[in-house]
Amino acid sequence: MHRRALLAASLTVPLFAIGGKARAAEFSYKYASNLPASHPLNVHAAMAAARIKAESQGRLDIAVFPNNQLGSDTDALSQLRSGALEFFTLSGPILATLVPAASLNGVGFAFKNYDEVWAAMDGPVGAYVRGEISKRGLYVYDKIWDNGYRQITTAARPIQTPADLHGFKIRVPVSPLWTSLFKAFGAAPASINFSEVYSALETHIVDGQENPLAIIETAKLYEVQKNLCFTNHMWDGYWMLANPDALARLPSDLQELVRHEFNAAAMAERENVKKMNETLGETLKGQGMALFETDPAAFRAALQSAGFYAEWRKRLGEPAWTALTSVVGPLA
Ligand code: X2X
Repeated sequence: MHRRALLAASLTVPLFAIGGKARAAEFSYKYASNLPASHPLNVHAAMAAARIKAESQGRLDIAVFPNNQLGSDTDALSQLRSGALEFFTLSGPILATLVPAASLNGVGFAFKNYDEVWAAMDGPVGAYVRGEISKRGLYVYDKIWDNGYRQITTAARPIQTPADLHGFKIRVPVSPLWTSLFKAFGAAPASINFSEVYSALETHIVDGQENPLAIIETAKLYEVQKNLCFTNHMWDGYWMLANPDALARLPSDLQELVRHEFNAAAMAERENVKKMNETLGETLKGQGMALFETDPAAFRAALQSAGFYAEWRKRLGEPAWTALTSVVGPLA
């Protein structure tokens, strides 16, 4: 065989061959994410997929599609529901378009630190939200993956006080909670899927956006934004979701393998993001961003006087609100 033919042949031969005979995967599933391949979420999802393939002797092959390759979050969520896609990580407050309770983690300034985040999300808040997700017909794994505390970035002037947000054109994810949060600050939020964020910033459709440091870095938002304002206004996480019919087709040992690997990968991803966060401020500064600190108490007070907490307590309902405040204390 010529080298090229050999290479082509080798690409089509499944990794696992028994007794010299190639065996194709019994189950070929897809996982989609809105983040770049280099973000810890995808790094750990890819490692989990590789372990699942190895430990199942090639029976289950999960192909990882980062970077909205299969479509925006809005598209991917409908693919997941229809069964065109088997696994998908989605941010809680975006999933809230289908499961309103999933907004809970996004309530502004709810968590004082990561200890509170994990106590809530691995405890009563996560349990409540996962219950609501399964009521809406999706399967969700126990361990939420870290997206992170969100920081505002801007192209022109920095956001240093709540008043700086008045009239500010900011991209927010497609999510009632995000829109409400920035309206409460008097900003002009525009709902845009993450797949369009870089170009929306590049063409100045919006002046700014907000995301955790690991995304500002891996999605190269520093190329199209100048100021990094540490507002820590929200903590966000990704639920690992599955299409329940696709899961039911897997024998129980494979279901258990996936459950174990995805939950373990979420824990490893949390550690990875935590380590990255220690140095990312400096990294982004080195990439040309100007850094600004803000006073969270002032921003929280602005939300309170705009009636944000009262409104979301009503919208989410008492059981949801109690799950949150049982961990973080009273919010309003
Ligand atoms: O859309 C965003 O900003 C992102 C990537 O952080 C989420 O998925 C919420």
